Amino acid sequence: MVTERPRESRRGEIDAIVERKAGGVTETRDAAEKYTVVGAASRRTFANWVTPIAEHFVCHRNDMPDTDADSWTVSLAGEVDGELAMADLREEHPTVAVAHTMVCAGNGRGHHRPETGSVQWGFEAAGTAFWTGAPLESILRAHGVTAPDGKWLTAVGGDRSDGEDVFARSIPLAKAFDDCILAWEMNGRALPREHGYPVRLIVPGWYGVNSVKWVEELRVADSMVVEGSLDRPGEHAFWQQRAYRIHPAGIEPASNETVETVDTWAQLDGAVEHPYAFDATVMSVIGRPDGESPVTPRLDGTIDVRGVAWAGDDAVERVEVSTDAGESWDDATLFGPEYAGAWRLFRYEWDAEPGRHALLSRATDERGRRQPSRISEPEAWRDALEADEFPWNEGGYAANACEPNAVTVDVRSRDEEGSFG
Ligand SMILES: Nc1nc2c(c(=O)[nH]1)N[C@H]1C(S)=C(S)[C@@H](COP(=O)(O)O)O[C@H]1N2
Ligand SMILES: [Mo]
Repeated sequence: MVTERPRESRRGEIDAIVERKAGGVTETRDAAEKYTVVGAASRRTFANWVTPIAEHFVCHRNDMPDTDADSWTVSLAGEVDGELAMADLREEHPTVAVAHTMVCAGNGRGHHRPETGSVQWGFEAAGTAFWTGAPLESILRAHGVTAPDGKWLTAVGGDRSDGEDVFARSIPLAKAFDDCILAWEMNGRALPREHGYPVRLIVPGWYGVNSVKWVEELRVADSMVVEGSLDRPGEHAFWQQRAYRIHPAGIEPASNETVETVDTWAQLDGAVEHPYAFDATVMSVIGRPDGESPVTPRLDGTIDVRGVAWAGDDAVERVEVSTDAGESWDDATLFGPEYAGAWRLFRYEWDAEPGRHALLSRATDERGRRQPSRISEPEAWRDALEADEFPWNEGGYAANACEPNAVTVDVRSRDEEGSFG
């Protein structure tokens, strides 16, 4: 069983990370005090396409392992065999970079009412970085895996728990072949320790939990990880089959060896009984105005509203902005870089009257799925989606409702500001 005690070392880890990131992140409330969690300190992070390392959130549960690139190895297991040193990864495979919007599946959990346990994220557990490393396809092919064949890849983290759990997550081999990498750099710099030094998995467009940090084992098998899958003691399936499952209160989700679809929204829509946090659901956040200080319109009376929107494996098709708390909506303009698995920037020119306004954004993906308005009552479960609500779930995962992310903006008239005085 996974320990429910607060983790003593968490305090020191958080303080050290906040100091290293020099104010770009702040601690997030974790009722059980088990996680090392810091999130973007300001909404302004979501007005830019690239997230500096200093503003990128951090999330993990176990102590960070002491690692050293010179001696670190990744062992290959299951239907593959071998051991990869960091030098092999760098020299034997093409070096590539991918842009990936990392978002914790618990982002938005803090908006669940009643409150769910664990980390009370608002919208701050998201960021987009460039990750540099070697394609998994190249690594797997070099070890005799030539096609995905409906199999699964399980990555195991080198972080040791003070309980029994092993940090192991499985993704379909098809996704691994498609665009996943083993990364050793973040935004062109050596991977910081808290982000997985010396090497981590990057699963573009999927919830952060799939991007295993401090990877020490890659296993190819017919099934995703279940109890007994790994050649080691401990609880193997906690992070895949129990945590990060979306379900109503009081449920223990059953383990699955495989699932028909990894599209999280399709799972929520009924394809899987208790969905997994795989690809990220459609979401947006306004970055400017940040709501922290009053804003004065430009000479022409407008204010520039800017933010980001993402939709996991799918493209963002449309973003709408409301400046009257959701009464009416206007289309925003998508702009800037377009990379699969990374967010898009949007902007909206707001004809702003002086006073206090509640601004909202809502995105729609290429499959026509739009962010729901609010999080449902606990009883609703799947029926919530029909009512334009996101299903309240016990773990507080995958929440993408738009109303909870409203930003309250005070607009001053130009005279008030005294700009002509
Ligand atoms: N080994 C390991 N990898 C992990 C985790 C962990 O606890 N252990 N946390 C996951 C979760 S829940 C998230 S959201 C992302 C966060 O990545 P970051 O800390 O680099 O932002 O890492 C994932 N990878
Ligand atoms: Mo997470």
